[in-house]
Amino acid sequence: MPIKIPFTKNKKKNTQQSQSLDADHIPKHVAIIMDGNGRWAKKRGLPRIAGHKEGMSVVKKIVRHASDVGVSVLTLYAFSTENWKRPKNEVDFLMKLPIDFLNTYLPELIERNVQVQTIGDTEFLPEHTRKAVEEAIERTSDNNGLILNFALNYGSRFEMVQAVKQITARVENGELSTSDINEQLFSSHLYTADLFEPDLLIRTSGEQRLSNFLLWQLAYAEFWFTEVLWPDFDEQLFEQALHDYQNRKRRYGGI
Ligand code: V07
Repeated sequence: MPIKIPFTKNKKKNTQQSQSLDADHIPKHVAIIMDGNGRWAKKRGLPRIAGHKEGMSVVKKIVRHASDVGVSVLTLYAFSTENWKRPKNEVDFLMKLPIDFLNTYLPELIERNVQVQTIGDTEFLPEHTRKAVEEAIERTSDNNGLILNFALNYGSRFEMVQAVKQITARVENGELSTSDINEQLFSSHLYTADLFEPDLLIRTSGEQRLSNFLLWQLAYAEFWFTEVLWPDFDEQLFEQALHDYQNRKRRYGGI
């Protein structure tokens, strides 16, 4: 177990930092790779699924906080196309998390005016998972607060390949000509067509790579990494990321 005293100190420091957040320059779209759940569990001699469960509670905290500080879109990498390769019991457990999360938290999301969306190939999720997520999307579709965007069965290369296929089909049927193809048209064929591009990417647990997440969309984003494992991530660290984002913008964004 980590020593708790320095954390109390940090908490105070970070509370002060939170007061210095510039409300006019909150990143509109924050994307997070919530890594380190398995490692968190292993460190405690618990099964990996215990880490995922704990990670889910952190999602709730960060959603509340993001909506409080005025973030417009929060995209969370919940399940990648690669995650199917994990042991069956782990995949089965992960597929229950959206249901569990929505059972306990959908009323609060509605209360908070949050709109649930997804990116990824959700067609191939188990029926019960897909149903629960679709119901949440439906029941929050009139909300106009934070967009809580879950990447579920998401892979960026797959997303881009399907965009190319859709565009090609439109060229073949004469709806478009090759000269119509530009960055904007390409973007409009991605799952994220209706969202702003992320301003800030957060990845926990010390890994510093994209792992097939939003490769096109992150072209201009600031990247922020922490060694902290996702189940240990909290509001203070989220504030820290926003604070560092604002400082970078101040330093490099002057011209
Ligand atoms: C998942 C918890 C967070 C850490 C990373 C992996 C495990 C929330 C959801 C979720 C998804 C859709 C939805 C509502 C909630 C979720 C999966 C994994 C697959 F509409 N957390 N979480 N989905 N983890």
